[in-house]
Amino acid sequence: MRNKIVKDLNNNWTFKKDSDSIWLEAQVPGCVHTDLLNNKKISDPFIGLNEIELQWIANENWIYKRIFVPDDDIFKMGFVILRLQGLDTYATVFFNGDEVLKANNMFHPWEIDVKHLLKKGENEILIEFESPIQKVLPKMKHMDYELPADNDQIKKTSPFTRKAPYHYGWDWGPAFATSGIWKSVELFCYDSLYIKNIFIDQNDISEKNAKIDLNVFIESESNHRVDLKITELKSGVNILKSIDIQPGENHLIRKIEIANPDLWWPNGHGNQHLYEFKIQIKNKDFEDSMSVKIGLRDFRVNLDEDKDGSSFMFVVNGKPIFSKGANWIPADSFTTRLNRNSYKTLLLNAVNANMNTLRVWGGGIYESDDFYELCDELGIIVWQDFMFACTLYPGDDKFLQSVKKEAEYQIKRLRNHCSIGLWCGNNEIAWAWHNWGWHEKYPEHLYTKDYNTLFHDLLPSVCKKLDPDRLYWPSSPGDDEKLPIEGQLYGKGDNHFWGVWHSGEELSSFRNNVGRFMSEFGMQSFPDLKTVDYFCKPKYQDINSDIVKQHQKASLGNDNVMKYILMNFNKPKDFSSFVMLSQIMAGESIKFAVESHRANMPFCMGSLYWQLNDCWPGASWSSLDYFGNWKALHYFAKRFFNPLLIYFNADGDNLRLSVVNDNDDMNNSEVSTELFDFNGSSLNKHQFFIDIGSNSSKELFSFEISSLLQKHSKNNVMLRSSIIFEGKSLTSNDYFFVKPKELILPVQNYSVNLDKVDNDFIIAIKSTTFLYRFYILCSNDSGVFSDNYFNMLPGQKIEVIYSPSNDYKNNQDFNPDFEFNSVQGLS
Ligand code: BMA
Repeated sequence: MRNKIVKDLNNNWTFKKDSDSIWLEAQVPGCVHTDLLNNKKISDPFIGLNEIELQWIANENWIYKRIFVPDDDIFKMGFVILRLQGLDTYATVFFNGDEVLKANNMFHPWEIDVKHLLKKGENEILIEFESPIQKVLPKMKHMDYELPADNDQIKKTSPFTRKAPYHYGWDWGPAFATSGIWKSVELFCYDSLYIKNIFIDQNDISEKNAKIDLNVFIESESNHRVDLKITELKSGVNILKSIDIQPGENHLIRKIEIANPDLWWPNGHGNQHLYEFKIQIKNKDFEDSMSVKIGLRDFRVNLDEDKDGSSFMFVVNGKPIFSKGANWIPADSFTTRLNRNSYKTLLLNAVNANMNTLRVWGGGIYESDDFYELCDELGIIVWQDFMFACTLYPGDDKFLQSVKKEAEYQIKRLRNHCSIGLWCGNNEIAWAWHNWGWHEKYPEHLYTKDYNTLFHDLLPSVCKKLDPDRLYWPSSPGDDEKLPIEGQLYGKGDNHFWGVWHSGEELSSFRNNVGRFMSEFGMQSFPDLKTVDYFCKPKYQDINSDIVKQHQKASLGNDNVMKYILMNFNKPKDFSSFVMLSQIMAGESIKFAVESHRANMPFCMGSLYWQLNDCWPGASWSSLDYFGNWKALHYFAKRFFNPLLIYFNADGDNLRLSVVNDNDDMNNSEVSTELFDFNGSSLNKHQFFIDIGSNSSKELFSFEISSLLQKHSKNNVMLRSSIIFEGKSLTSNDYFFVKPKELILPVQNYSVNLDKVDNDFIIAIKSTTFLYRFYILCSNDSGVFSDNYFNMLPGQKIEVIYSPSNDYKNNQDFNPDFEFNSVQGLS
C-alpha cells in the first residue's frame, strides 16, 4: 500500500544577508526581522525609535538555506513535490544548486516537482529573497505617475507587490517590509493519485433537511479503480462506492441529505454545531484520505430593494442577524509569531464582548486556518476582504494572472468554512477614487479599466466559478455590484463613516450618518499603560516626545486625540491621565455610534467598529491592545453589544427611550427609569411593564426633559434605566444631560475589599461619592475584569471578578497589583 507522504521541512534552516559570510539559525515559518531578533542582531523593533533604525532590513537581500536527508521511502514515490506554502515575497528557489522557481506573491503556495533532482544523502534547498523595495523601484522609474498608496511609508512600492499591504506601514502600524519563508515547507510525495481538494456546497439547508453536494477532486496520473468512502459519524453518513479514476483532475459529486440537521448559528443566536466528513479513496495499491469540518447553515446577504434604498443584512437559517463586531487587522507585524492560542485568546475576547461578526480587512493577510476554524467554532461571521486596500493597482496581465492564482487558492482553501459570510473585493478604493481627490489626480484608465477589470471582472468571476453561493461584494464601502459612479451612498450597501475623527465632527454626527450596514467608524486611543511602558521609558512619556509620536501613525496624530478629549472632558492632568481619558473617550464615542446603529434596526443591520486589535504596541482605534489587554472600549463593547440594549436619544426637549432586543420575546418586562443626583438621592422614578418583541428595536416612551429635571440642574444628575425580566436585571444604561466636562463631579471616594476564590479575585467596591466611569487596572497582568468603566452612585456596592491571564491562571503565588480610579481622578 502506498500512501502519500508529507515530509515537514521546517527545521534546521539558516539564513544570512546575501553579502555576509556567516549563516545564522533561522525559524521556518518565520521572517528575517524575527530571525535577526532571535539571534540578538537587532533590538526589539517595537521599542522606542527602533522602527527607524531597522528600516535597512527591508532594503537588503536575504538567503535562507537548509540541508536535509530524505528517507528511503520517498525515493519509491512517483512524484516528489517541493511545496512552499508561503514565500514573502520575491524569491528564487534553488534545489541542489538548480534554480527551480521564482516567486512573486506571498498569498499562494509555490510548488515544483523535484523528483529528478532529489538524491540520496544530503540535499540542499536555498532561497534567495530580493528586497521587496529595491525589486520594484526600477520599474516605477519608467512610469509617468505614482499609484496612491497613501499609507505606504517605504517609497510607495506596495501596490506592485502581492504582499501584505500593512507591512509597508499603515495609520496604526509600523513599516516593516519583511522577507522570509512565512508558511511551512514540505515535500509532498505521492504515487499516482491523491485527494486534492474537497468542496461542500451547501445548496439547500433547512431545519428539516440539509442537502449538500460533496465535491471531491482527485488528481491522478493514470487509470485506477478505487473505493470511495464518505463517512460522517454524527449524522451516520456512510457511503461506499467503487469509482473509475482517469488521468488528470477527477471531479466527483455526491449528493448527501441529512434529516433534521443540527444547524450552525452565529454567536448569541444558537449553537455552533459542526459535522466532520471524512473522505477516503482506497484500492489494493493506494490509499488517501481528507477530512472537512463544516457547520450546516443557510447564509444569505439580503440586498433587496425597499422604500429606503436597499437592505444589507445577513440572514442565517432564515433569521435576520444584526451584525455586531469589529474590523480585524493582522495581530502582529510579524504574523509568524502567532499560534492557535494567540488567535483563540483574541477571538474569545471578541465573543466575550458579545460580537458575532469580524471583518478581515483588505490591507492585511488572508488569515491562517486556525483563525477560520476558531470562527466556525465560536460563531463569528467573517466578512472576508481580498487583500487590496486604499490604493489603485496595476492592470497588466502578469499582475492579473498572479491575483487570479491567489484568489483561486484562497477561495478553495476557505470556502468550506461556515463562518465566512461574503467575499469583498477591496477596502475603500472606489470611495477614494470618487472622494479623496484621486479622480482629479490620476489617469482615468486606472479606474475605468484596471480597477474595473480586477474588481468587477476577474475576482467576481473566480468567486462565481469556485464559490457560487457566496456573495461577492466589490468594495467596502459600496452600494451595489456595479462599478460605482460616486463615493458612498447612505441607504444602500455598507458605509464607512469617518466624519468623526478624520473630519473632526462632533459625536452627534454618528447619529446623523446611519447606513444599512456600518462596516467602519472609529475613535483613537492609547493602549494599556503597561503597553506604553513596554515601548517607552517613563521619562519619555509625553504626548510630544519622539517615541510617543513614533507610536502614533495617524496623520492627525495625538493632537486629534487631545482635541476629542477636550471636546468632551477636562484637560488630563498628566500623560497617564491622557492615556486613560483617550480610552474612555473612545469608549464613549463608539458606544454613542453603535447604540444609534442598533436602535435603527432593521434599517441598519450591522455595526463593525474600526478596529478590534493591534499589530504592535501603539496608539490606534483598537479595543484590544497588542498584548491583548482590554482597553476601555472593549468593556464598553461588551455592554453596547449586549443582546438587550437601552437607548436614549435626546431630541430638543424630548428624551426618547428605546429598547433593542436580539433575544427571544420577553413578555411583561419591567423597564424602570430613575433620576438621581450626585448625592445619590432619587429625584423621580418611572416604572413600566411591557412586552419586548424578539429581534427588534422599539421606541418605548418619550420624556419631556424639562419635566423630568424640574428644578434640578443638568450638571449633577444622571438618569439610570434598567430592564428587569423574571426578577433579574438584564441590562441598564445611564444617561447624562450634558457632556462629561460640564458635569459637576464630587472628589471621588470609595472603599475596596479584595478576596480570592479559586483562581479568580473578587473585588468589592463601595462608593461613598458618585463615581464617573470608575475603573480598575491590573499593572502586573493582562487578565480580564467582569465589568469595568461603570458609573457608581454613592452607597452603591459592586462586585467585580478579575480572571488572571493564562500566564497566572494556575499560579497560587500570583498577587495582582490593582489600581483604581475614575474620570474624577484624571484632570
Ligand atoms: C479605515 C480603514 C483603514 C484605516 C482606518 C483608520 O478607512 O480602512 O485603512 O486604518 O480607516 O484611518
